[in-house]
Amino acid sequence: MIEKNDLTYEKAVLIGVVTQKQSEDKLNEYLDELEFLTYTAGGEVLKRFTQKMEKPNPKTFIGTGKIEDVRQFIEANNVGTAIFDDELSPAQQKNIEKILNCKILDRTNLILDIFAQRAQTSNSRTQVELAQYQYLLPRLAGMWTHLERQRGGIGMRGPGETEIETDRRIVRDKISLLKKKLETIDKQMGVQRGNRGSLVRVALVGYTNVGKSTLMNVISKSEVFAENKLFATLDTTVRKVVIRNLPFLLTDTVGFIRKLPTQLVESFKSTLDEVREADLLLHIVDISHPNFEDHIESVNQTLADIKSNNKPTIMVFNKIDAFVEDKIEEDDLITEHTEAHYSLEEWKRTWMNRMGDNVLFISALNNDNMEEFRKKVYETVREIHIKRFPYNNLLYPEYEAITEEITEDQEEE
Ligand SMILES: Nc1nc2c(ncn2[C@@H]2O[C@H](COP(=O)(O)OP(=O)(O)OP(=O)(O)O)[C@@H](O)[C@H]2O)c(=O)[nH]1
Ligand SMILES: [Mg+2]
Repeated sequence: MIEKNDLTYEKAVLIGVVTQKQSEDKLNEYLDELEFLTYTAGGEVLKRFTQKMEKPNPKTFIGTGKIEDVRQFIEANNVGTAIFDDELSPAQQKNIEKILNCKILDRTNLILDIFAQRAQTSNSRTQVELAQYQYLLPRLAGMWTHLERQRGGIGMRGPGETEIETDRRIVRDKISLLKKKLETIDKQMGVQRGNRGSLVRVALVGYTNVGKSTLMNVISKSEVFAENKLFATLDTTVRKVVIRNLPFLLTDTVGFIRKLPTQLVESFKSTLDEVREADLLLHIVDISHPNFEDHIESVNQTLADIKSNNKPTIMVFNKIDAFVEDKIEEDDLITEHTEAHYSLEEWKRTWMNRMGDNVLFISALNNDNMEEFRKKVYETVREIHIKRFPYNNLLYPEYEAITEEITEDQEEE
């Protein structure tokens, strides 16, 4: 039913509010991300509407005057979609739809839509479909008026509660069916994971678009799809990687995002199991992104949600080639030296203070510091392996001891 939503919303407007909890700077950051999400889903943002308010209006989210501005703009520019940064209540959705007379989406909806477009395998399709139905269930009443309006009044006297109830039942049945299907898939995947034997498992985790798949391709010589859009990866890829003579399993999986819809986290259980069962996490960060610290926060939050926040973790700061230092001019005595002006060196020091030597700065694109990366991963995986199989110790010597031999081998190839 909602495998792929139609992408007719080329022209869109974004709407967000500045509240006591959410400063103007934060809102702009969030709207930048929302615009990127819109672009990924196939839309183009014509204008952003923002409003300062104590708290969002329970009926129309933004104020009535503001919504009239939006309505006029939408009408004049033939805009098909209004996208809100926050999740709207079913009632708000219904009221706003009535006023604006166009498609209303919120962040969750947009993310679900992108996921639906990206889902390739039966597993991820089922996961997305389940999340979509769970999102839909409390909103059915609102949807119904939508249909009613489209079809016009004749022969469509207001839908009685019974019709909405029937719809609800259909959706609930569908949900339990999908859950059963996922249970079967979960079991199969569990067996598959079990069959992978005793190899150490390493998982790439991180915010969406930070370069996880690119890094996977560099170290495993695989060809995982990577592109400059959000959620390029939905389906998990597992590759056996050998660094020097040490084999381990590397998993590339779905990226995280701020306010990841809970329906998605829940239904992506089998995908996230790869993370949950990993022995080592490589937390990839895009250090060239102005909000990378917020991204780290969101990722840690999601890891905590899936009870994977206490695993051995290496922080990998990627895209150092694109990092731009915002230097303060020497004669500028007013601007305060804050994190916003940190150099790469300062970031390195800051993170080493927090994480010891489990911190790397690389560029997967330019292959910068990849040797250091390989060495660190080798040593950490080796440590985990030896802890598990103490008698296997001799098989995997220190990294340096075998460097030359292997380099020669590689040259021969
Ligand atoms: N400048 C620069 N760009 C990079 C680097 N690594 C990856 N990229 C680019 O960043 C974009 C996203 O890369 P992906 O590998 O798809 O990122 P991902 O983390 O797998 O993203 P999702 O699967 O969407 O979560 C692509 O356009 C890459 O070319 C890097 O070291 N430097
Ligand atoms: Mg990816």
